[in-house]
Amino acid sequence: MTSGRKWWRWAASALLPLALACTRETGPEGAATAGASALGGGSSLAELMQKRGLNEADVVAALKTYTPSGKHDEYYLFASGGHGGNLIVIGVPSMRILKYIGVFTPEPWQGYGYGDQTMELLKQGSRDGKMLTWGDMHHPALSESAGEYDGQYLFVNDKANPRVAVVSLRDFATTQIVASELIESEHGSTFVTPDTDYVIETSQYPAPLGGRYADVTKFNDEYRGATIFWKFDRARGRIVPEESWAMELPPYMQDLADAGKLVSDGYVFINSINTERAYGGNLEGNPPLESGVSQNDMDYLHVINWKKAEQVVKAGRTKVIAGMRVIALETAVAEGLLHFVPEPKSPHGVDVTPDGKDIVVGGKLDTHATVFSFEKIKALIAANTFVGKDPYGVPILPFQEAIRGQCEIGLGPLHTQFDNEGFAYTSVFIESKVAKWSLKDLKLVDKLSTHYNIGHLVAAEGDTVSPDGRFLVAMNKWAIDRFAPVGPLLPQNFQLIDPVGPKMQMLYDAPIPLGEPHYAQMIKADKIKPVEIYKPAGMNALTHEKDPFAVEGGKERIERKPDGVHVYMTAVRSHFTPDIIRVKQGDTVHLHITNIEQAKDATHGFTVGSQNIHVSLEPGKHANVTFVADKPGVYPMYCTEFCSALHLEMAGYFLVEPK
Ligand code: CUK
Ligand code: CUA
Repeated sequence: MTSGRKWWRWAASALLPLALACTRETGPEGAATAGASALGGGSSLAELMQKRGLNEADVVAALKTYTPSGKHDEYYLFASGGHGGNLIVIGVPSMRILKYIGVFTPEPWQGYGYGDQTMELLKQGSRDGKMLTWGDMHHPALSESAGEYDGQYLFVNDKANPRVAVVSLRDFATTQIVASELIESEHGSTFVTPDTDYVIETSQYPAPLGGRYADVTKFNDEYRGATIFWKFDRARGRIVPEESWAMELPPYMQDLADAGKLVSDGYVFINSINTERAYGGNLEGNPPLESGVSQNDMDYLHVINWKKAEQVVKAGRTKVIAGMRVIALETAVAEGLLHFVPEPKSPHGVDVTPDGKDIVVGGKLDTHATVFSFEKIKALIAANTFVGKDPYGVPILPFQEAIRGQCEIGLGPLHTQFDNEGFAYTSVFIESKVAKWSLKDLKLVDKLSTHYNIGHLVAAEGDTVSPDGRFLVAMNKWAIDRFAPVGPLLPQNFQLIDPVGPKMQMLYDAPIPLGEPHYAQMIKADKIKPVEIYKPAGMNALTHEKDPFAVEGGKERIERKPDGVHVYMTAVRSHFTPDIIRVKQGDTVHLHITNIEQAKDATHGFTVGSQNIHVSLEPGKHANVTFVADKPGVYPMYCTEFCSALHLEMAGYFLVEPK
């Protein structure tokens, strides 16, 4: 995307002197006005810079992010909301927050979790029959076609309660949550194969598979990891659990994962830590888990041939655990589906280069980024060149023969992203820096300080086969002194970086006050074409089909049926029809509400006081709400979006007559 880079250079070299020249001409007037108010209108650029203590680099940074009113951003950043459980959509380069998307956690503004459809969705995500209203979201993954983001879907994971959700980018809404009871926690999730055949979810903390009980002292024999290949049906926009399968793994802590692409398509690479198989017990005479897991110099990069594994599944060589077809560890070994390559001490990130040829691993307790060569790994496997086996019989390849080399990065390298010029960008946690290095000769090029404790970083189209080489966002865990204090719980800090050129430049700090976003993906904005209204009116936002209870204007009614009172309502500026609803104490009430508007942004909300009910009715959307009117009384109902001059009048009464 050289045009973008040209713009930046132009902005830096041309616009600034131009602006300064303009201010010189209008200087005296500006000075007069500026005297009146510190930063007020009419101040000249030079004076503003002086008054605000900005230097030329600051102004260049500002010009690279500033996005005038009405102008759209060039990229969407989809950031996980961490333990907030919901997604955050941010425009880049402005870093303006565009939307939160309810996923694992109720999102009241969107009525997410307060009406029938979205309640049903949250219930889909139940585990062991328990409905969960929060999640620990780590890694959003955009759907891909031939290794490029295609702008259709987004997948996200829940580390705490192993689940995967599907978000439709037609309307930026969650449409499905799947939960397997095979595993008890996860982390290497979600990652997609290059055509989104599969969405990968890998366990983190080993446990007996399928929710069985076994004491932790039986760790080596009874505890296991597993990686799930969720089958995605693109045409239906749904994960198909019946067509999904998994592979049993040794009881190490499997960590991040990445799918091969181009030459390495058909493979998945998963990091692991705790090949020591420590399980804690610091009150029981064992070392604490943190020291137990860091004894070995090497852990194992798991190399999985998923295309071959798929054939093994098709041949029926699986066992069923918790309803999921699972390739047993012995089968995976016997069929040559799983190999290990040693990787330096406590690795974290594993990232496949855009050409698919190399796999970059960051070792938390190692100072290098290690670059594994897929070609070498493949040749070693083909020649059965193994240095040994792990206790479960998994063949181990020789480390030195499997790598192309290492780049000295600094203290605590974690995750790596790529640009279009052969550079890699690795987050360096302990040093709080981004390291830029050359993939060709594995030489460090530049380092830039971040604030503070950078975790992931994300580059524009950075996980695709053709990254854009534009913006970079550092996702920092600690903010410390960056923002006005807000008490002990601080926001996270996203820092926008211009990665182009010999020196990276810090452009902007954006506080993120919703959970801890671990990872994000950044997609070119013109790849996403969301609907503006639901058409035809009466659409169920989950199924994207007309809801069976959709209501047409003029057909509003109240019907008493054996299962309760059905109220067929419409919403249109500025009234609900009907606006008086009478029920008897104890009645089950089914509200069916269609927003029959077809004008952009004509959203209504609906609530009935004291019933914990709220739905968002975007233009054309239909919502169903079921509740029991158990307390007699008079409950005002009203529209919760300031939709028109008569918004306050968009109200009515819900009357519950005593028995
Ligand atoms: S992450 Cu999940 S612990 Cu580095 Cu991908 Cu933050
Ligand atoms: Cu409709 Cu306010």
